[in-house]
Amino acid sequence: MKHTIVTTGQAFADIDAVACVIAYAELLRLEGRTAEAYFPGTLNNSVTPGVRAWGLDYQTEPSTTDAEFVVMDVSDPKYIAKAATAGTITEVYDHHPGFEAYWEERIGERSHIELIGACATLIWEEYEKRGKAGEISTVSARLLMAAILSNTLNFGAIITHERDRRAFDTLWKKCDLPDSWIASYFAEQEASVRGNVVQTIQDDTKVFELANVPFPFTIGQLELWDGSRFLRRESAAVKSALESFGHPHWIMSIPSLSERKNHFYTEHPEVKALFERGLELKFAGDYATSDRLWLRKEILKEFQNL
Ligand SMILES: [Mn+2]
Repeated sequence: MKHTIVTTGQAFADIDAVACVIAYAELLRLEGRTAEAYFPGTLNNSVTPGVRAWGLDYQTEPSTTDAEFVVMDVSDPKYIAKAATAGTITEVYDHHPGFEAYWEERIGERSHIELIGACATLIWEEYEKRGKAGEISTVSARLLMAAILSNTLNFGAIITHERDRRAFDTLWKKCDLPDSWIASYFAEQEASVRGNVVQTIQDDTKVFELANVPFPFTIGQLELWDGSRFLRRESAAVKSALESFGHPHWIMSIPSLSERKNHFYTEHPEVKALFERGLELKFAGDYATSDRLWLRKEILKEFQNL
């Protein structure tokens, strides 16, 4: 059987991607295969110094070209690691909408795209289905647990599924961490943002081209525990980070976990109109606040139905 390289997006990996890639490579090895975790881009702000200190096992270059690829937490071919799209992709696990039919057509039942809170939930369910739940390492259990926490915005996101909760509860028992770890994880993310606003935003920004929207638009996303004052304080940094992607149509979205709402900032009238229509927001000047939490993938899903 061929060596397997488990990977994700080209540009960056968040905690969900990092967890899925590392834990799935481990699952394949538990099954007697050879597999490695490969990240071509940076690990973003959600992979905090505390998480890195657990000791993450991965490559930044593929160790061989004679391999097949498994892709995690991304299914838009435009964003997938270039080494994978240039080679053979045999499996995809993701929870973003838009490319379900594309992968179904190419790899059939080896495409696992389900719109739940975290891709990490899908990977934990694979451990259970494949009889390896008792053999997962503490590091992989912790990574999957942290990914579920982060991608569901501490279970505040509407996209959260009962399956995410169940996976989190099961994994938490294997993590050997104090209850205070959860608050300290989010606090650690905010501290690292303060030191490096532009780079942190660039590491979690995507440009979208939708069939029913007449312009490409850039959405930056930064999850904060308390995001109420961030945009007004950092508007200049936010603007320069998003303009660096080269499109005039940009918007910054801040899911504010403790408030359970999002804060938005854009200067472009067409983007304001798009978001007012799509999410029923009301802009006051360049700023708007929603009455619920919105993840970027939920926003896109909403826009597809416009
Ligand atoms: Mn994810």
